[in-house]
Amino acid sequence: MTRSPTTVSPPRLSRLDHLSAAERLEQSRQLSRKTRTSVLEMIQHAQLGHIGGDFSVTDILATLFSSVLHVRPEEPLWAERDRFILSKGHAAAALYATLAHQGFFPIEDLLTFMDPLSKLNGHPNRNKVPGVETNTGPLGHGLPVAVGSAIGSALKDQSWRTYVVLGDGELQEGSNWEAIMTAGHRRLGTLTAIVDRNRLQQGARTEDTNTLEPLADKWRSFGWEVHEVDGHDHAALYDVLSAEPGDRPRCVIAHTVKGKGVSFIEDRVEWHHKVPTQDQIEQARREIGE
Ligand SMILES: Cc1ncc(C[n+]2csc(CCOP(=O)(O)OP(=O)(O)O)c2C)c(N)n1
Repeated sequence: MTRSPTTVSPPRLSRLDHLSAAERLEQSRQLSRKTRTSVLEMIQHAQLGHIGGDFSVTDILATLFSSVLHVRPEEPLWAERDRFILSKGHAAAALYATLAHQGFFPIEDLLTFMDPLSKLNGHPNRNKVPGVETNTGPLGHGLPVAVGSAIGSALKDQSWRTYVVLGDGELQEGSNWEAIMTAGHRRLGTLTAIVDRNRLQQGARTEDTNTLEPLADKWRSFGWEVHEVDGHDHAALYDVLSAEPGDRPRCVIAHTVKGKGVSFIEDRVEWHHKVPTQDQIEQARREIGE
């Protein structure tokens, strides 16, 4: 579609564009360490939470919010912002900590996580939390909403992009496949879906529950461009997530470890929503190294 001169968008400048690549990566990694430490404190405070899925997605969120997304923390509803949806809404603590450390709301608020009347519910609420684009929690809703968002930007001839993070267990919800089919059909080039491929869901391995493989081929067959990356490698994540949109939606299969960063939590199914003891919190803090 041809744009008229009045609708030409300004260049996409991220807040870290003035830094060297090495400095930008260090900021992104630092945000991950801060987020993991905050998540520990929040779960300790609430005695509830989804620590495995939080630590799995932390590096993806840090890369997006530190250096990829075109957003303004001081103006969360800025019309031209990129839209971000955390479809695996049970990882709300990781999203809240990322948002707070990026300045969307005060860091002190994190220690109200799941208190009665707190804005920081167990699942993200758009009406309460600056930076939350869509309410999520029931699995299988985020991608359909993201498809609507990408269709919206195309209809309005806008250049903002839509990013959505899905759990791999979440892909068992059929609604995702309807959305994947629609996005492929409509060639929604501004849409990026990131699959947090940690191979664990609640109580079981994904492949023992319902075979997802060959996962990349499935997305490709629905008309998507597919990339596979190490979901804890900030440089690789930055490269693929910041690439210019093409003429097809993009799926990034991010290979991750559930509970990444803390040895006794990594890749253990029982840590989907277990709460660490005080001793375990201290060991986890040491391993995270913040
Ligand atoms: C529709 C629906 N069914 C069940 C649940 C309960 N639930 C919360 S998390 C989860 C497992 C999700 O697994 P996955 O998407 O792989 O997330 P991750 O392992 O990355 O945390 C389930 C079944 C839910 N939130 N929504």
